[in-house]
Amino acid sequence: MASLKDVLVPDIGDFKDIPVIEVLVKPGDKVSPEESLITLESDKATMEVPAPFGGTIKQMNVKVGDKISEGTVILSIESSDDATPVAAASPASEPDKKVAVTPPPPTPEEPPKAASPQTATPAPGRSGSAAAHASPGVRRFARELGVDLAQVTGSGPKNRILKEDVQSFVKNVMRDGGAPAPSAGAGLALGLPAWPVVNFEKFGPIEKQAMSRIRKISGPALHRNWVHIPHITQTDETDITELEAFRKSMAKEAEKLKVKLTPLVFIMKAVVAALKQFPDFNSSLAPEGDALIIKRYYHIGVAVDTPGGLVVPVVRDVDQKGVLQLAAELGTLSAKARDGKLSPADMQGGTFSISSLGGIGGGHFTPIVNAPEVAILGVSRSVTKPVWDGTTFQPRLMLPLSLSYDHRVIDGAQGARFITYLSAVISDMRRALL
Ligand code: CAO
Repeated sequence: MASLKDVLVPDIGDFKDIPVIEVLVKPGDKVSPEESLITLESDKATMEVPAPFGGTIKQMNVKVGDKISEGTVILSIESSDDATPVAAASPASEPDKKVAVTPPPPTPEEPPKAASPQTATPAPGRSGSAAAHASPGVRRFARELGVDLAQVTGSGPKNRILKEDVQSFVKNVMRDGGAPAPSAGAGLALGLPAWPVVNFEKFGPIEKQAMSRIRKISGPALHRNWVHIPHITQTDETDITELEAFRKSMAKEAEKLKVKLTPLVFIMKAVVAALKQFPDFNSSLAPEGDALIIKRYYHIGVAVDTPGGLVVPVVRDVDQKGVLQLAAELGTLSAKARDGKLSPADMQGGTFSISSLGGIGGGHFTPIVNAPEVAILGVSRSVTKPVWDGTTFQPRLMLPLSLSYDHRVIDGAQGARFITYLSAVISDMRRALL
């Protein structure tokens, strides 16, 4: 038999006249025991009042903004005998019985409900989620969905984050395909803990700089590639002593043509020779993931460092061009890139990329594959090193190479074969003619 019971504000310590900041239910709603009904907020703490038993909300006695104290009637619930697991304390047969609500014990991941402030300024190192202005119910809801509240903009009073804000945040993430921000995307996709949000000013002076347009676009793409592609990076060092001698001997000729002949264009030609030998490296995974699309053209993307960030223009048909022509095209493309004048077409159609940091310095690194390509070559600064020739040490100019590839497409053995072959071609470019 159904009975109507009032639910009262429980003993909440010394608090009096506390504003109701959220009403989480309405007449007609079915609630389960322990489900949150309203949220109260004093200047010290935010607390939720849970249902002491299950049933259907019949009448609401409070609304947002009301100030209430212990004993105030919040609402009345009609409960059936079956749906009153706490009936021992509140006999279901007794109509209009008033029941005081006891906040449930805190769960390990949730601070005590009435005792601890949940909206106070976070201690250094606490997560942004913890710092966000939201009720425990909204926090719980966000946690269930893996949403980092630090990423959600609140539309409630004093920028409080409401349940609807979390819902629309999730909708936006789903619509935009994943990762709007460091933590949120990763959290949603991988169930990772929230990104640490630190008040850096507490530790010293800071300066906030807006990210460039390129960085805002390239960042999420790099993140996607890093997360989606199982990378392996295979390194090697190749002897470019002879190649450098040849390049230098060509310097005057190149100058006449007003081009700068750097090691990179030779490496591009050697890469094409290796791609022809190992066509899987010049492929993409079919969208269904069940086939490889092998490309019979050789368009090489070259990472260019610009004041606004990294861009990757594509040099087309590298197999059909000589090093002087490649040097001219690379010069034009990198100047266009640095002036911010690349068109989308300039950056499309690549089949393999090269990231050359040789002009800057540093040793081996781990380049990130540029999807939907399956491999990328990192080139570092050449260094003269003693190399054992079987009898004695010889000074040789050694070029560090770092080949990253998608392990779904390329096995380790193939990766090692590719870099060994590439290394041999760079050391002796005549091999490219074979
Ligand atoms: N070892 C030693 N010296 C090298 C070298 C190497 N591997 N590669 C280039 N150099 C030398 C060049 O010969 C040139 O020397 P001179 O000034 O004496 O002629 C100097 O370094 C500068 O070369 P460069 O950088 O102007 O030309 P490049 O053809 O090597 O590279 C480009 C062109 C556009 C790729 C390059 O300028 C660039 O932007 N590199 C950065 C790419 C990048 O940021 N990658 C990172 C991606 S991941 O974040």
